[in-house]
Amino acid sequence: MIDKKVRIIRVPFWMGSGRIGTELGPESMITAGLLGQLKGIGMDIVGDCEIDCCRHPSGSAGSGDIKYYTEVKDMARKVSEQVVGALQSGFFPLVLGGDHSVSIGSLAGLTGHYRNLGVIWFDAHADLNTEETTPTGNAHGMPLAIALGRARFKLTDIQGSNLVSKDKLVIVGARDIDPGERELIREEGITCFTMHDIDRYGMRNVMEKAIRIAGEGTDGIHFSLDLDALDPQIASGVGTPVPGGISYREAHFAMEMIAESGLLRSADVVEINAVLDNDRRTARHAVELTASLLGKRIL
Ligand code: EXY
Ligand code: MN
Ligand code: MN
Ligand code: MN
Repeated sequence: MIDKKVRIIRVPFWMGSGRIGTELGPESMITAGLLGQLKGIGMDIVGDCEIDCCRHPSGSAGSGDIKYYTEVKDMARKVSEQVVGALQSGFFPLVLGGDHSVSIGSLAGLTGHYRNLGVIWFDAHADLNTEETTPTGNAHGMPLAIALGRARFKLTDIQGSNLVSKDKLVIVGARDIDPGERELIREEGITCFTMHDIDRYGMRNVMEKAIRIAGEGTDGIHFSLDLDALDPQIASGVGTPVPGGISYREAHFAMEMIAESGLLRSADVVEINAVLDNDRRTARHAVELTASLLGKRIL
């Protein structure tokens, strides 16, 4: 079980994904009963803040390599400040996205606090594009390249922080990887358990390895849940769905294993696009999975 005091940090941000809808993500999780679920497992919500981030671009996406770079950097700085504040108060930071670029802020704050952070990244994508390799210029496809120090945009551009070690990063659920990301994964020897690996070895073996890699000899694990890791048949309310994803039970089992490890230090829950989540199932699954991640048990 994690520390009981959870600081919810809502980040209503869409500009890292290039399409509106994820700015409604935090609210959709609250509406889907997040607070009640967390209180139901004994969590004490200590502060529930909303990041004042840009929701309506003043101009175009910009001519740079990263669309809305200024807005992304401003958002990330504010998120990192809130994450550091929560950690310094001894609270568990729970960051609600927003698109996955919000994790640039989470990781900037976390690596400023933990010298040796492990990261488990649940995602259909690798989020390892740099300014040179991105096919879209969308920042939500770049947070891990930034956190590893492989992009020109650095965590230290946000606040004095460290890097995530490539040896302590594990991606789980990937099934849509760009050429530049594939090269980086191979070059750096990054641990990436694709859906093929999950099919071949099973979620239990994958998660045992993931927790060992991200947890052994580290200050603990940051877990980043991109809802597009789930199969779109159970969670279609995401901006970049990819068929053939993680099942409902595989996902819960993985959350329960992370909770049981006792190594969880912080979490992001991102990429719910409420404009696309017509049946609100994606928001509901996000809430249920978060409860499992924070210690909810069937029995
Ligand atoms: N790899 C593609 C890109 O870089 O634009 C798609 C990235 C989707 C990212 C979502 C958050 O996981
Ligand atoms: Mn992602
Ligand atoms: Mn994704
Ligand atoms: Mn997306």
